Amino acid sequence: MSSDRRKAPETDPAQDAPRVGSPQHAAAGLPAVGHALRIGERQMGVRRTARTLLRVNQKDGFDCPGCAWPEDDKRHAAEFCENGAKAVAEEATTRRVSDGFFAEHSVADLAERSGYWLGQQGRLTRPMLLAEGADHYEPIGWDRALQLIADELRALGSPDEAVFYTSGRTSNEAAFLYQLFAREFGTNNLPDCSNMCHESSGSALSETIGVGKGSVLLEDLYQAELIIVAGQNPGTNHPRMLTALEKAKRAGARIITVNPLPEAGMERFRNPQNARGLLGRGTALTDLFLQIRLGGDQALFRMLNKLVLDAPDAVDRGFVAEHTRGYEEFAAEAAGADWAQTLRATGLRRAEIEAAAEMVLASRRTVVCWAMGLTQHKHSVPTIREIVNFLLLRGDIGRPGSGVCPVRGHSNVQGDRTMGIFERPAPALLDALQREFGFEPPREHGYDTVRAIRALRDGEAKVFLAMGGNFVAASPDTAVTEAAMRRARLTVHVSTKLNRSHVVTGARALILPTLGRTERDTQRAGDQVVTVEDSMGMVHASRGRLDPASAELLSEPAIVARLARLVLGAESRTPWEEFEADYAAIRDRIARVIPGFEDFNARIAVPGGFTLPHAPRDERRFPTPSGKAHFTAAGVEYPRVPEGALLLQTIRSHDQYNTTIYGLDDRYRGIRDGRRVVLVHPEDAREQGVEDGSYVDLTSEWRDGSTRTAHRFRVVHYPTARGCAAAYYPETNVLVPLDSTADTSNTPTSKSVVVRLTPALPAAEGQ
Ligand SMILES: Nc1nc2c(c(=O)[nH]1)N[C@H]1C(S)=C(S)[C@@H](COP(=O)(O)OP(=O)(O)OC[C@H]3O[C@@H](n4cnc5c(=O)[nH]c(N)nc54)[C@H](O)[C@@H]3O)O[C@H]1N2
Ligand SMILES: Nc1nc2c(c(=O)[nH]1)N[C@H]1C(S)=C(S)[C@@H](COP(=O)(O)OP(=O)(O)OC[C@H]3O[C@@H](n4cnc5c(=O)[nH]c(N)nc54)[C@H](O)[C@@H]3O)O[C@H]1N2
Ligand SMILES: [Mo]
Repeated sequence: MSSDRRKAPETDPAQDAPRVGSPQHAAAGLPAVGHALRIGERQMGVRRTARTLLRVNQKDGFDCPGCAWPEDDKRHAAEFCENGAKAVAEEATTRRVSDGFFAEHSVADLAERSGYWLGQQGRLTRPMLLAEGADHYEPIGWDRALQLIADELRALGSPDEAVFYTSGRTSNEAAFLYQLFAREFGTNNLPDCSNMCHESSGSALSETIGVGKGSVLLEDLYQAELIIVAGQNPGTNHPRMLTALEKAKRAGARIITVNPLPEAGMERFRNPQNARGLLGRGTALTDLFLQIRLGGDQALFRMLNKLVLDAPDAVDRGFVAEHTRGYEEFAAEAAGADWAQTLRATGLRRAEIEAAAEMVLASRRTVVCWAMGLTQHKHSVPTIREIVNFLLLRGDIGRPGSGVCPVRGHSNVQGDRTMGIFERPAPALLDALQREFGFEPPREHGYDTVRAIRALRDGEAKVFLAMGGNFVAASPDTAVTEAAMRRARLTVHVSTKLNRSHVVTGARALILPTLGRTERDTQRAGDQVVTVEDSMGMVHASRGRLDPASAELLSEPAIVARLARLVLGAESRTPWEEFEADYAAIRDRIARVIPGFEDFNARIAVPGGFTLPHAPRDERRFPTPSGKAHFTAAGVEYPRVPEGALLLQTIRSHDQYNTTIYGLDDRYRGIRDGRRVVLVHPEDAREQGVEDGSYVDLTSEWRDGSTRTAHRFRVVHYPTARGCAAAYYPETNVLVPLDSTADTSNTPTSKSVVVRLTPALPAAEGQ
């Protein structure tokens, strides 16, 4: 291929000219393979595409930087999926942000560009400083850049004026060093993307079963008789999960899908790894589709629980008596479940829920999988607790073929938490750090993502550091978040690609370019491996093989280690230099601090790695304060939408990875060449007086009377549940009020935003 094809677009493509076809009813197949190869070729040429994709998720290769779905033990030569391939191409691209780029484009100019365009410029190659009052970023050496951060940190009135954000691609080694550095510096201000993601799952699970992680392994899915997939779109976001669901189906499992949208991947899967899938019709996955209203899931599971309680001998009495508490209160509450309320909350018909209950009662082994559709509502924590009730009733936790399966997003978001990236650390972790490293860790809880934004807004936090991610674009309430960032004295991003967070800055800003997963990481002791933990608690090594995007990149562990030495000085007894030279030395310490990592270095030498212990799964032991799994009894909640308004969910298209936009198509939903679309049921559109193809502004309403508007979205008639609408994130983050968060977990309510649609101003006057 000519290198021209691989050059980034010079102008920013218009983003508001979507073309709309029909939604598809099957995912993957040959078109997915073709699409993946095309994107690969565009970013990195044919040879590099082939070489790189063959290394994804192989036992001696690198962990896919896409999602956190685990690898099966029997791997295919090409263990990749379309969207994994895009994630790899995005990182392994041969495009580079050139030396002249920042001289040519002022920060004000870059702030006008779309996130798509910024990302398409390619990999960042050298550290850049935006000096106070300057219009342009300028190159800066590593030593000076790190010294500048150290000076700012040391000048703070208190360590709690600094915020240390993490996105979920960071390796275990880098994450461990990062939290160690923040805590030795003196703060627990360690917000992460999980605060916006599966925090509700962690909150609900740790409280009820004693472990904030899922309790199933791939093997359990294959043994399950019933799998419920609620609030998740695996065809786009976890494509390899479809392979597992197909395998489970072939072993006899039935599948219930709970979703306001009919997602193609859950309808039919055409496995690109076999001829049946490539050329044939593929496998139908969903046996029963419950097209629920946004936020209706707690009511649904409550009613299923009542139906289980009412059925003869359906409750696993032995399990309940031996392993749980709170059953009586819960059963009394569930007995009151009311059909009228259930149907209102769910938008389902009674017969559909009864059909689901029959499938539940017929199953001896049930797994419930979920993702953002359940975690980003005001009542997400009680919803997930209700799912725990549901599984506990039938003894479906801690036996093969059953359990809870929150499907994580970022490839190492779960591992980052295990390593201590958490603003509310357990005392046991702090005690272990104190023992091992001989300093007094801070005990007060730190800021999560939403609280960090408030602290920046209110001038209480002054320095913001990010280990990856795109905080400004991923966070809610864009205008508020951007204004908050601009108040900081210094914003620092350790990044692979250019994004919005680099151009909405504090008084000074630094971009610190780093190695990605696909790249060779050579330190004093030789080539390094890092480790990651997948969604099912499997830990394994990841080794990059490509030449680094530039000779000036430092690895994430190296950046943290060097910065820590400058900030902490001689007082620190932590061997930062040794950590940078040899990551095995970091793993030796992880082994002594984090439970489950004994003999860490030896065990990652085994291909495939090892599985972390999970007491409920492994031994039906529930490490809650009472030693039992907890039933919970809460009232049913569901979103109330005022007359004339719709409930909007903000979702991912098929061509994006969170705030990284790969392209402007959402193939399975039939959308092309644009992202500013709002999917609305034809009846609702009629009631709202808006036609298919017309343009509307979306205005959200918040309880304090404030409103927020996102301009010019093309209305798309779409078969979503009634009263519900959908549009892509991050364009719609501007609509999510900072204070609209889930109870207990404080996660922004990105899946329930009350909006009104009004005809858009003509393009010139709009945005
Ligand atoms: N290619 C790709 N892969 C990714 C990502 C990506 O952006 N691109 N992101 C990664 C990350 S960080 C994450 S967290 C995951 C996200 O994975 P998902 O959670 O699958 O992502 P979303 O697009 O947010 O989709 C939410 C799904 O839940 C449904 N839903 C919304 N609200 C409700 C509700 O109230 N009830 C029910 N039952 N369903 C509901 C929506 O219709 C949609 O199908 O994917 C990860 N993998
Ligand atoms: N409205 C709405 N908002 C949401 C969501 C939603 O569904 N709706 N979803 C939420 C969820 S689930 C999540 S997880 C967050 C995501 O929030 P983040 O994790 O903060 O955002 P990403 O878009 O994944 O971050 C992409 C950036 O990470 C950097 N990067 C990529 N790879 C690496 C690497 O290996 N190392 C380093 N240092 N940097 C790297 C690149 O510079 C890239 O631009 O967004 C949340 N926000
Ligand atoms: Mo996520």
